Amino acid sequence: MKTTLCFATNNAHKLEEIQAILGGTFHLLSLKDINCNEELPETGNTLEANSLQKAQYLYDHYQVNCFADDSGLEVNALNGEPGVYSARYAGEQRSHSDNINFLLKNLSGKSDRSAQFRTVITLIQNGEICQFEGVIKGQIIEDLRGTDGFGYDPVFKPEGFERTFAEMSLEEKGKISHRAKAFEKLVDFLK
Ligand code: ITT
Repeated sequence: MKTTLCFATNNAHKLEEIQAILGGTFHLLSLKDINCNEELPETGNTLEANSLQKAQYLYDHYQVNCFADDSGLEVNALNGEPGVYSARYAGEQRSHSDNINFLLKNLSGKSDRSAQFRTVITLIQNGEICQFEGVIKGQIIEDLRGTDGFGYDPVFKPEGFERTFAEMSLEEKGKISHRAKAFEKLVDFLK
């Protein structure tokens, strides 16, 4: 028998990718598949709280076993900012380039440029809650490099690499990213 799980996303690509890894024993549903058209609440102050809030909302309102993810960039010299506010760091327009410019301005003159991307996934199955974390450490460089990826990728250089995330192919980034590591843990748990 197949186990059905809802993934709190409408990103068909993300869903397909995880479905492919999980194989035939799991059947993943998107938000659209369960007729969830509203924005999921994300009002927490941490990645843990936000991913839990999204998953709990689905579990309570749609009675489905499900998982939700949340990610952010955490910069040490900025006390972990922008963290949970990464998408709207420079304002509600949620512009990736505005966010990068604001980050570089806030870091100007600081010698510690260390940072990490972090993903937290919350899984709820029959009321039981489990969380999975993925982290990639690196440095925020001073100028933008590369055109691939999204968000802060042009200024994030992962540890052990000379290139930024935006200078890597999707495949290469997908092997080492925070998101990949968290999903790997989820898949290991589910299998
Ligand atoms: P959804 O919640 O709809 O999936 P989102 O853009 O909010 O979209 P995330 O929660 O995964 O996506 O990430 C929040 C923000 O953190 C994102 O908008 C970026 O600014 C930043 N971020 C997360 N992962 C990133 C990555 O791999 N590369 C660059 N920036 C990233």
